[in-house]
Amino acid sequence: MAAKMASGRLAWALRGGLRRGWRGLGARPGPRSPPPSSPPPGARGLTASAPRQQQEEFPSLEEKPQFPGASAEFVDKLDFIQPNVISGIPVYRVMDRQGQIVNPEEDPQLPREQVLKFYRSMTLLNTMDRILYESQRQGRISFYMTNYGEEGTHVGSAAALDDTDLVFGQYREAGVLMYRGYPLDLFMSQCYGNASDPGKGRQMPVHYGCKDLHFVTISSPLATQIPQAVGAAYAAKRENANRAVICYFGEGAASEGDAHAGFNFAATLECPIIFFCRNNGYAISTPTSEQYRGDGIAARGPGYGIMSIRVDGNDVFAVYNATREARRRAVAENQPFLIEAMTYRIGHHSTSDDSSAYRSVDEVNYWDKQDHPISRLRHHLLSKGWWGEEEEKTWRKQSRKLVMEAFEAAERKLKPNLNLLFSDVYREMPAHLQKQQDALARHLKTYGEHYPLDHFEQ
Ligand SMILES: Cc1ncc(C[n+]2csc(CCOP(=O)(O)OP(=O)(O)O)c2C)c(N)n1
Ligand SMILES: [Mg+2]
Repeated sequence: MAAKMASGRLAWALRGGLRRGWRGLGARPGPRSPPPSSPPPGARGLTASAPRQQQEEFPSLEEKPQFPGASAEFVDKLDFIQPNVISGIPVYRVMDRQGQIVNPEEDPQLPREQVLKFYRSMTLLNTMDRILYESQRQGRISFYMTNYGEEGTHVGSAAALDDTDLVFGQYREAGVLMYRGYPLDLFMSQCYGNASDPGKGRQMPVHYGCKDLHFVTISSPLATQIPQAVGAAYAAKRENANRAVICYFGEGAASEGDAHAGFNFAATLECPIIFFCRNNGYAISTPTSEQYRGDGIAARGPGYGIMSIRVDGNDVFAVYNATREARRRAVAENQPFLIEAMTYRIGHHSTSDDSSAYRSVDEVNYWDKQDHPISRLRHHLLSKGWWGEEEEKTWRKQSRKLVMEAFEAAERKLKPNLNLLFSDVYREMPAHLQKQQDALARHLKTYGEHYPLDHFEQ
């Protein structure tokens, strides 16, 4: 009986398991089959009890390792694997820094209207960032995070997805939501925490979320979204939903344990997910040179058995092409993809940070002036004759007006009713919350004159 089971294990290994391993790190042939039917049930559980006397039956395997957890050749020389075996992963790009297409075969040949939508979204995001950053500096909102320099990663990836693909963001992906059509009013209401904020003022600014646009609400603790996104992708696969999940995160968040757990679950459960890492050079003040020792985040993919690519994140077409292909294959083949988009965080980490303490003005200026995703796309549009000085001037005025109107309206709105602080978590309010709510009411009855209560909905 035991011998029969063990020979089943080897037969499975010969059919796919070992062959897959011999192809080398990360190489994975063709579409994958769904896990419930393959490998055969019990294939993993056999290892403890299966005796290893099958070599007579399979003489050709005599000199091959047969360990269930790894398969390759035996060697008789002691050699450690150099960490730089996977290094110098190239950066895929479509446009050069002047906005010229490098290889015409890679030009996504998008229609003029769509490319103009890219440009308008990227510049509108930039304008919104400027106004909200300033409004924090003037004390009108409590906190803000800009997306300067990373607009290409947002718009290129958002455009490559289907509208119903589920998005899990970190916090610096406002452009994804903007590309999907989230209105300026709601961005502003969220940052002001006013009565129109869907989160009812309970979250810090920039923690957006929108059920209708399939954008899961942002969580502050780093990497929270990664295992959650993998779970959602697994559910989508089980439902045969023909839907992908995209999960954004920074290269700093990729050091969290949750990131590693997420990568491994996605690979082993064969989930239709795109891990989209924005490698912007910094995690607050920690530069990438102190964040990791390998070749960035893309180098980790093969270790988990995940198809991986590194792209120029300041090239919106490169991001678009990579995400589109990853999306197509993730759904068709039920497997995860990892995209590492190289970019640069031009702004401070947040309004609580002063980046002049840890990086030079020259460094920032280089990215702002020489390698900016917006100017690269503008060069491209100009050279195609799809955009000109006149259009630029008109759009700048118009977009600023749109942002200012939304900003002024959000500022005028009342804050949510204070009692909403206590609702929505429990169906019936537990005694300890009731006690706190009563205490707040008593406090305001006595000391209400010291609070701007007329700014809140009653
Ligand atoms: C678990 C956890 N640890 C620390 C923080 C504080 N924190 C907020 S953002 C951040 C840096 C993240 O950097 P990265 O993932 O590269 O994203 P970026 O800000 O560069 O877009 C840190 C350390 C946090 N929010 N959660
Ligand atoms: Mg970062």
